[in-house]
Amino acid sequence: MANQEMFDKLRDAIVSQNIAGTAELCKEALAAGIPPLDIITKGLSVGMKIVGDKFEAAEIFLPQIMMSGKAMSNAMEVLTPELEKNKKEGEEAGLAITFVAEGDIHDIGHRLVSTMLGANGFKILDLGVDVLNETVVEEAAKHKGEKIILVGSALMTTSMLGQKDLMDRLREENLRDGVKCMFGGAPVSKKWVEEIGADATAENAAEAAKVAIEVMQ
Ligand code: HCB
Repeated sequence: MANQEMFDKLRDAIVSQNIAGTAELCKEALAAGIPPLDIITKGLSVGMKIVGDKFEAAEIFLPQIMMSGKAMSNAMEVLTPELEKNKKEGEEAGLAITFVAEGDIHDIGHRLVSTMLGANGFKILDLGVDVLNETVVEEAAKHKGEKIILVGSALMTTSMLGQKDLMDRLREENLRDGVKCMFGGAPVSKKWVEEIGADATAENAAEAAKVAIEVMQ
């Protein structure tokens, strides 16, 4: 089967909420030699984007997105060990404190970004989802003096607003100069990142790893 045909099948499996079938297709794609990152970016994520658009257009409802989300999570269980296999050994790039903003439980992209950073030499401190800014500031303070990058995700316009408050708190606590800050997720733009005085953003997990390495230099 041609790669594009496989990507279309993966996309359709997510859109049709095929919970068991998506993971099986991922195994087939891996066996066919397709790199795990391509399976995600060219297949599964395309499906997730369609699901989001259909939800916004009220063509589908929450139970359907939940099932597509479950299909994606199952697929990630198959793909994450494969992504980790490419882990680059050598000098540590730094400590990445990863988290999803307060009020936000969307963790698929966050986990993918954390995995890619880990595979690219970062030590990962994953704070999980719905994380208070206070907690992020506390962790940044605990690791003061180390080479740190804060990596925050927000998938909703509402939770994204909390990133400004986080930047303000870091400045108030005199921690801003010692940490790099990268934010991402669908509503996060370069303009927003500049406006709040953070260092970087990235469109996807592979770019996040590249950008994180660059800003840590
Ligand atoms: Co959810 N949801 N959802 N949702 N959801 C979105 C995010 C909407 C955009 C859908 C829409 O309306 N078009 C929308 C937000 C609108 C807005 O505010 N602009 C929305 C809404 C409204 C909601 C609820 C409020 C719905 C409700 O209850 N009425 C609710 C909120 C719950 C909450 O958080 N409190 C909700 C719930 C859900 C679930 C639980 C059903 C499910 C999440 C399951 C889970 O994560 N375990 C879900 C899902 C799956 C989505 C969509 C369909 C897909 C998100 C996803 O996983 N994408 C999403 C639509 C969309 O995003 N277009 C929709 C795939 C991953 C791989 O991409 O963008 O997350 P990603 O991450 C990328 C990229 O952004 C970047 O790299 C990642 C990997 O390549 N990146 C970073 C991410 N973080 C980064 C950090 C960095 O520093 C750098 C790069």
